[in-house]
Formats: sequence, structure tokens, C-alpha cells
Amino acid sequence: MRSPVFIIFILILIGCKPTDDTPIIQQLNSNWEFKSKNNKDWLSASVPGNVYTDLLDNKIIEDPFIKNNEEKVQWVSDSTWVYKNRFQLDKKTLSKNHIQLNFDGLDTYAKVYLNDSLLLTTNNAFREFLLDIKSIAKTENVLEIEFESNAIAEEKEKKKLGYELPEGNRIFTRKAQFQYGWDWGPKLNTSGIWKDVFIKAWDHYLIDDVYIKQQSISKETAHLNVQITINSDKEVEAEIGTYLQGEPLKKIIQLKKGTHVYEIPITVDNPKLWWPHNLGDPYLYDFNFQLILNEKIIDKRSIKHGIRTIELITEKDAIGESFYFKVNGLPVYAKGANYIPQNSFQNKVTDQHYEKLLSNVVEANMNMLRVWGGGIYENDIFYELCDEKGILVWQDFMFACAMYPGDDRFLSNVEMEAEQQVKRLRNHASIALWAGNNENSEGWKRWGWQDGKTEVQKKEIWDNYLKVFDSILPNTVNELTETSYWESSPKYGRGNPNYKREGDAHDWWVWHDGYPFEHFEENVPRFMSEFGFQSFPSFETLNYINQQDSLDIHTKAIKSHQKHARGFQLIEEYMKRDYPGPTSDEDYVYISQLLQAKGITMGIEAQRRAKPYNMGSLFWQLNDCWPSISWSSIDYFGNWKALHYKAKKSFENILISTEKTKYDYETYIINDSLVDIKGTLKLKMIDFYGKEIWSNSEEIIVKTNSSQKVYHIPQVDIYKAGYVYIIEFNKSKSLYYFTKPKDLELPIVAMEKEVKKVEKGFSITLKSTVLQKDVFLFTKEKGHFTDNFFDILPNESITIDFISESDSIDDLKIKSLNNI
Ligand code: BMA
Repeated sequence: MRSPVFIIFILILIGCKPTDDTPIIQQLNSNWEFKSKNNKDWLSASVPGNVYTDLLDNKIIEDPFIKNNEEKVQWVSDSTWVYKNRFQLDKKTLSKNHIQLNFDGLDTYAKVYLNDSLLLTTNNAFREFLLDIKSIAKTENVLEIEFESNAIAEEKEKKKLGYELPEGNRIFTRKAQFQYGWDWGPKLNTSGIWKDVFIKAWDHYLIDDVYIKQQSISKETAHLNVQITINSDKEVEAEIGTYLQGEPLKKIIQLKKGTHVYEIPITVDNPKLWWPHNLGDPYLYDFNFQLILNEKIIDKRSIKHGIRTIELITEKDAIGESFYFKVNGLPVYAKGANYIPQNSFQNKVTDQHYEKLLSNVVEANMNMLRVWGGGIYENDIFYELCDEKGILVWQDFMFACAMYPGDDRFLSNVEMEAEQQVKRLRNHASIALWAGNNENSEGWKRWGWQDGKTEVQKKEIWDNYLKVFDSILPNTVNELTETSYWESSPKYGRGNPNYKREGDAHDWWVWHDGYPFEHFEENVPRFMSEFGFQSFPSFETLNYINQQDSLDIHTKAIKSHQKHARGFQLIEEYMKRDYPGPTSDEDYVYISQLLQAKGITMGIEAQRRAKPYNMGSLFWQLNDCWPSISWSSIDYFGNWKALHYKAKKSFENILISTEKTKYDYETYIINDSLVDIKGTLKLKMIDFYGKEIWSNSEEIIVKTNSSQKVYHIPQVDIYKAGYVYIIEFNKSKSLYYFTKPKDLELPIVAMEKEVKKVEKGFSITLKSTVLQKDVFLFTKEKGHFTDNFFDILPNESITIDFISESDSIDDLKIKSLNNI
């Protein structure tokens, strides 16, 4: 028998600690079936998913990512598909006052039936839909969703419009635009339940939203005003419990009937600020909110939030108008790339994919990604990881390379989409900018889209553009967040001379217009938000496309994975300009990667040297959505191309970079760090066999957040083909060559290699008596080289690791430009 004192003690404890009575959540992601509308047989389906991967899992179609299979599966998007789920609700759930059916995303034209009643018709894959099902929910339920073919729905819209809008019917459908085919991606227009489905049931009160609004932030204090939106059926007194890093803070509020916002001011003394990668710790606070009634936790939310300020600064100046980001009051140079969806089929992207890719982003010293407007608003985990890793996110709204309709139905659809997405993402410290669209404005003004249109049509189209990008989207961002808004990327097309003086720029003179890479050195804009060059992916990816073991880059399959009409031709032209002619497919792939890396790092370095005139360098593009020949720096299987290794060096906080001017070679040090750096600048000229021609050293100070010219040497002819200029400053080092790679007189001498098994893979040491340029290690084993495509100086030895789970790398091969 327990003593009465003990029982009283327990009762007191229970009385003090509120019990949990939060909403019931029942996932509805399992037991789905699907079929084509005209078919009788149901097949098993995955949710989240889409019709292509369901057909693939049922072995009805071949994998569209291999060979030429993409063309064979096009019929899929012309059919109507039906998905069905039988689910049960228990007594407790059914007894709740509110039962809600939640769709995080339906792609796209869906009719939702529950127990044979049509509950909802949808037309936007970027919106969530919440349905009150209290009156029809039963113990046994049947949920059926019919997806109409996008093409059919789009034709109906087109008929109403009476004229054509650029670029094709995709503009009528609010879903990922790249799925209609892009110059790096296949046409795989999905439909299906692409996000979670679940039931939420509660009695009278629900936290609908929490927004941690930053009022003012200084070193001493951060004043936050938390806005909690609560749905309530009753007028009662409730308590909001807030825990910041475990510290409790309570507030009594009077709940009103309906949906209302309640404010809770919070002061954080000596706040630890969130900083972008390489500038400080991306510190996140743990916020926990509880809605408490009668000692019961009715609902709760946990949010990790970084305290920081981020502003886009666009100010008129002597040259034009600035474009840069200030974080915590400090101008930050943006280094990074453009991000596209990681797979044509979003359900195939796992948390590990996000973790790996975003780790690779910070490993390459990047601090910003632009989530490009032809893809998707990313999953929560993407932004959570960007918060954690200190990656600033330039977030486009999902509109790209087209003009969009402006009828009331379309506009209100867009408005609801924007409101939901902005609210979903506004607590993330990483969100640096919301931008309206990708290249719509440039396209309208410069790509001939106005040809053949009447004045009335032109006015209507542009007015509709303004309604979305100059009114609905900026108003949504301004009303709901503290984040800056930018109408269109780029501000001006490259035909407009102002493209270099104001705003952000997309420089496609290189690649699309065939200009030499040197163009990047002479044409630096205020902020480069896109510039790029293609290359072949890894041998692994190419062999996967062909489904064979030996490399062949001339197959039909490979051709079908190059989506840019002039892609191969442009790679070839540029290669001839700068590199020795490869004689095998293997060498061709290798040199194509060196070529891409050379062009893009020339751009990155020219842009960084021009700091603070230029304050950002984001290349096109970080990743791939399928195995392909594209502008990416990391291929579909996660293999780093030469560009990713070399961009990592060009994005280092302290960069030494040399430029050829009219008479000189001028060396700069770019210091992105928060402190002045004092050190010895060491300069040395050697030939490719190690003979020193000349050397010098000097004590210098490089100011914080600056680009500084630190040394120059005159142009002398003998420097040309056989010398390398080595410049060192503290731990940084740069090698400068005086001619194009094809004109370098590289000695043909073999390297020595030593391979040792270590805990996480292998350690590889390479030694050479002569200079070895662009040394490339490769093996069929799965893994990652900690460095690759590097140079070895005469008599230098370099040790790198191959991180891998394999037991041996007997097939390890090494290539360098010397042998081409
Ligand atoms: C940019 C992007 C994409 C395109 C890329 C390469 O303009 O915005 O639309 O894929 O160029 O052509």
C-alpha cells in the first residue's frame, strides 16, 4: 500500500505539469492504389509520389532516366489517373469537434472525393489544401482523387485567352515548369499526390501559425514580437508557454472566437547572431510554444530560429545602382550557385540527398544558393539545413522564362500560393530574398516575344505581368515578412548597357552567344546571379545513361541527355580555343570538365577582384535533376566535376588572384573575412622543372572585406609557355600560368603514387619531379576524392583521401594535362 503522503505528492506533480492533449495526426501515406481512368485494375502506389514512379515500380514503363526511354514514356502525361485510399478513423478521432483532411501538395488538376462526395477541385501544385470533413468522416472511408491531364486542362485555358503567350501552355499550370522540358532536363510532366496527406483532429483550439517577427536587433538586445495565430471555438482564458532554450516564459491571453493573432514580445539579451558560412556561427535558438488550457497542452510548435538582419541594398551611386546583401549590418559578398530540383521526380529526393548536397555547398565555401524560379519551393528540410549550415537563400517565386496569364482566377490562385509559401518559410534565418521571376522581364523586352502582338495585347500582357510581379508578390512579401523583394532576375537583359551598372545580371554572352571566357574579365556587373558553361558528367553517370561498362559519348542515349540544341557544338568550339585536342572519349570528358572549370572560375575571380563594385557571384548551376550533360558542378549521382573542386578554391575567404592587364600581371588579394590580415606575400617564378627564375617577398596588410591590389610584374615574353608564377600569402596559395592550357609546354614525365588503406577509405600520395597540371584521379569504386583536378609543383608531393566504403581501389587511374 502506498502511503497517502506519496499519493498527494503524485497528485501535486500531475497538477503542476500540464498533460498533452494536442491534435491527433493520422498519416494517410500508405495503402494507396492507382489506375488509369479507362482501366479496371488497381495497382499499388506510393504517396508522396507521382504516376511515373508508380508505373516504374509496377514495371509498366522503363526508367526514363536511362537510354532513350524518356521519349517512350510521354504517353503517361496524356492520360487521366485515379488514386484511391481506404482508411479507418477510430472513435477518438471521430469524436473530435474538428476533423481536417490535409493535402500538402496535389499535382495538379485534381478532383478529390471522400466517401463519394466531391470535396475539392484543385489547380495549383504549390498550394496546400485543408478540408473540413467532420460531417462525412466515418469509421471506414474511401478517398479517391482523379488527376486530369495537364495538357487537356491547359488547352481549355488557352481557348479562353484568344492569343498565345510565350513560352507554351505550361504558363497556365501552377506547377514545376522544368517538368515541361528544359535545356538541362527531360520532359516528364508528372501528376499525382506529390506531398504528404494526413488527417488532423482537435476539439476547440488550434495553433494555426507562429511567426517570430524581429522588431529590432542590436548587439545588446534582440526585440522579437512573436505572432501566434490561434483558431478557437470559444472565448476563454488561455496560457501561452514559451520556452527559449528551455527557459520558460508565460503569458495569459484571452482567446477570442475565430482565427486571431496574439502577440508575445520576447527580449533576448546579448543575442548570439546567426552568420552566413565562413563569417561566423550560424547560431540557431530553440523556440518552443505551447497553448495551455486547464493545465493541458492543447497544441504546440517548435521552431529553430536564427536571430539576424538581412537586407538587400539597392542604392543609387556614381555608376548606377548597388545590389548587395547586408547581414547584421555588414556587407556580405555572396558566393554560390543556382539550385534546381534534385530530381524530376521529387519523391525520389531523400533527406540524405539534401544533407549531402548542402554539405557540398558549404565545403565549396559557398554562402548563397538561388532557388531558381522554374523549379519548386523546396521542402522544409532544405531550408532547415540552409539555416543550420549558414547558406543564404535567394528564393525565386516559381515563374520562369515566360509571360503568365492575368485573369482573376489565375491571380487569386497565385496570391494564395504566395501567401502560403511566404508564411511557411518566413521563420527561416537563411531566407535572404524573395524574387518575382526568372528572366520574364528580360524575355519580354529582348527576346522577340512581342512580335506579332497587337498594341492592345502587348499592353494587356505587360499589365498582367505588373499585377503579379509588381503588386501581388511584393505586397505579400511586404505584408508578411521583413525580407526584401526583387521583381525579376536579371534586372536588365544583357543587350541593355545598364546590365553592368545596376541590379543583378545574367551573363550569357559566354556560352549562348559564344563569347570567349575572357569576356568575364572585362565585363563585371554589380551582382552576377547567373553565368555558366556546360561539361560532361562523371564516367559513372555517362555509363549509367548508356547502361554499359565502357565509355561511349557518341550514343543516341547520350545525345538525348544533352538538352541544349547547340550544347555539344559549343563545348567543342570552346575546347578548341583553349585546350589540346583529346583523342579518346575519356580525355574528352576530362577536358570538358577542365574547360568548364576554367571559364567559370575566371568569372568568379574577376567578379571577386571587382569587390565592392561587384558583390556577388552565383554560377549556373549547382546540380542536376537527372543524369545529363549540363552546366552543373555536381552531377546527378553527386560526383563533383572539376568545377566544384576549383570553385571551392576560388570561393575561399582569402583569395589570391592575378589578372593580365595591358602591360602587367596584377595580383589581388580578396579578403572576405571579418578582420584585417597581416602577413608575408611570397612571390616566385619557376619553370616546369623546378628551376627558380625569380622570387620576392613583402610584408602586407589586407583590409577586412576588401579586394586589394598587392603586387604587379611587367609582361615579359619569356614568361609564356614554360613558367608558373606562385604567389603565397599566409595559408593561401595561387598558381598563375601565362598562356592558354593548349600552349603550355608541359613535360611528359610519370608521377609516383602510393595508396594506403585508412579508416574511412584510402590515402593517396602523388609525387612528381616536374609540374603536373590538372591531375585527375578516378576509379569505378563509389566514393569522394577530398581534392581532384589539382596541380603538383616540381618535386612536390600531395596527399589526398578517397572517402569510400570499398575495400580496394586497384583500378585507380591518374591523368594530367601533361599527357594529353
Ligand atoms: C538561365 C536559366 C535557365 C537556363 C540556363 C541555361 O537563363 O535561367 O533558364 O536553363 O540559363 O540556358
